Amino acid sequence: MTLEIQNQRIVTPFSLSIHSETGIPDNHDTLIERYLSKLADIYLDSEAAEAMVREKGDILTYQVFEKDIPEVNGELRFCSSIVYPGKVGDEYFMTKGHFHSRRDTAEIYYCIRGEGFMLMETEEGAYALEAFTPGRTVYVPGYYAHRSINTGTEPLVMLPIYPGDAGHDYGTIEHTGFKHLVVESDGKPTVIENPKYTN
Ligand code: PAN
Ligand code: ZN
Repeated sequence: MTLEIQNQRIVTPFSLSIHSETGIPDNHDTLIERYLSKLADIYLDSEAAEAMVREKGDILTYQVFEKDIPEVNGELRFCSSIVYPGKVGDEYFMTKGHFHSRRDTAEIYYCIRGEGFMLMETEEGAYALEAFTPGRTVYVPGYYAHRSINTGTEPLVMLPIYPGDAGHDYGTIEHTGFKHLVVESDGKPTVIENPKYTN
């Protein structure tokens, strides 16, 4: 719902609840569902991803429940982002990851449930990894591509909040990949260089 104030169309006040176990909000406008069959290419072993889909059927790896908040300066968009547990080979289930189209826009992720990491990389080669545990909050500065990774055994539920006009640039990461990957090694999450990374 919107309302006009001083010639500006703004969102009217509202609230919602995000279920602390499932991460599903009691109110949303749009649901994005990402299935492994469409995401095989983001994994190092994309053939293993395709084989999993052939053998087990398609797998829902993450969901994003969004409110339709105008994509304009001044508004804040937010969602419930849920990455399900699982692995392709040794690589944990994760989001596609993106830069913001407006590179200078930052984002905050509040972790509600689960365990994992936020992988952050700039086009200039800066890199950071921050852990997600319930209650932990990650600040993603502008200019950093960001991807959330579930290294646990339960859903990783996060509340991302970002400027309305940030926009999403998926194309750059689709082309280059991230420089780093988080994989399981000796039973522990471990960062390795991505052999498929192209600059
Ligand atoms: C988040 C992400 C969400 C899903 O709302 O969009 O976690 O990740 P991908 O967009 O990479 O598929 C966000 O970072 N918004 O800017
Ligand atoms: Zn973002």
